[in-house]
Amino acid sequence: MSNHAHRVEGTERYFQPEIEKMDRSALGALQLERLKKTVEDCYANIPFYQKALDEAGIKPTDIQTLADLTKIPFTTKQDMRDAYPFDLFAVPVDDERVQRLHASSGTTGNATVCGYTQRDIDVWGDTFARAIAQVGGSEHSLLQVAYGYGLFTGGLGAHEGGIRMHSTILPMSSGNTRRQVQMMKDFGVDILACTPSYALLIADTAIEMGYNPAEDFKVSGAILGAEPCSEGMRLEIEEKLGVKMVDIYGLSEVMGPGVSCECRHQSGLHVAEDHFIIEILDPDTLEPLPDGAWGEVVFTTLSKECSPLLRYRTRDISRIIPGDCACGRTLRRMDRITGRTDDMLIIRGVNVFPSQFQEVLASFDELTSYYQIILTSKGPLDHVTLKVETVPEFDFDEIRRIEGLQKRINAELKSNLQVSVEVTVAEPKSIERSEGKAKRVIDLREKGN
Ligand code: DLL
Repeated sequence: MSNHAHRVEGTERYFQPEIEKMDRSALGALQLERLKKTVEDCYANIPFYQKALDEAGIKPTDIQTLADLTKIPFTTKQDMRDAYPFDLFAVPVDDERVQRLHASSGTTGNATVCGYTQRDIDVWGDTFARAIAQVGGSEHSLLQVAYGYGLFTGGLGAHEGGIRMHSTILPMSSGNTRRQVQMMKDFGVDILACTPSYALLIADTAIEMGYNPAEDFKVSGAILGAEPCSEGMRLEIEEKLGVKMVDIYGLSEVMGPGVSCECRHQSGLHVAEDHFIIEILDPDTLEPLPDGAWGEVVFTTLSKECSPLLRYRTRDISRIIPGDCACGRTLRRMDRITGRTDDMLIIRGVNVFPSQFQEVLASFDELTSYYQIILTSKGPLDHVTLKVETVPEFDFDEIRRIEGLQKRINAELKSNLQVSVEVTVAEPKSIERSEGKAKRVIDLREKGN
């Protein structure tokens, strides 16, 4: 299965050009064939889906066109939790074909568990290998995987990508940052895979250790995802490490990293449409929205054997970017995730996502990319404190400068987001660094609020 040699065309690299640049009508035919098979499998092997389809009055044979997908009911995170641990598996867990389990732990409720056959793992590896090519990597690359290994899909997903690409893999996992830096330098790593927060911490640590990674290190590409990254943060990472960064998206329930990924044009994330159908849903009416409109992202898997999903509601918010990409890929692009339907804050009636704070803060040279939103309750009202951190060059001892900065941040927030929050300016390095996903929102509100 691993004979998909990557190809260099101009400066654009592809891992599976025959798919990535597939004619749209051929891709549609491929999707339909795979969709029919997936619905059949779900109906035959998963009692949950048999019941759901029966209740909706749908038989697998009713799926005759891609548009028929909308007849199928949604699957929610709660459905997956209720199915804990294996009730949504199409292949029994003790079957020899099931090779691995991953699970995502919500902070509340049961974990969602997914199984992978070897084919599922190979498909996953292929989609991540596309990302390696997209950032300029090849079979000659040395790939440093600094996502956590374990039940989290980041580490092993990137690892499988390295295997499919035939790159050399440095399986660091996250943590031990000085060692990450030392090996990155000494071994001549060219591709880094981790979260954006961790990439920034690695860069800052390298600089603290007296290196200038942008000049002195061989690292040239970074495949970063698992959390939102503002344009300002991207530029900071690219500058400090001297890399091109692509944003990679995915979620454990659907597969892991590689569901979509930017190409080097950084203008949206190409969805692996040969393996997933993407829909954007109006969160109020639950009707699919046209290209260009923002809404909740919904995925149907097309080739998963162990844990197929029909119309899974991710709660992530994005849109399909209309038009073609300069890279030549025909796979449609989704926009960067702006937030999740469940992380929206309502501040005195105004809806805001944490990522919107991040965008506003990025315009301040005095601030680092680190910030925290602290929610407390003051009587019946939510109180929001935004904690930001100054760069080391900022003269923190001068109280008037801090007050001035606070005022300007407040004014920007007010004019961009129409919210007023309490801004606290903190000293350099006082906000906790993250080796995985950064914890941006700290909710200290009383229960029942
Ligand atoms: O975060 C899978 C992953 C690993 C993706 C490594 C990319 C790289 P979960 O832990 O299940 O899986 O979290 C999934 O993280 O629903 C989004 O809300 C968020 N997320 C993932 N990628 C991005 C991204 C992995 N590129 C949840 N930008 C998703 C913004 C992201 N948010």
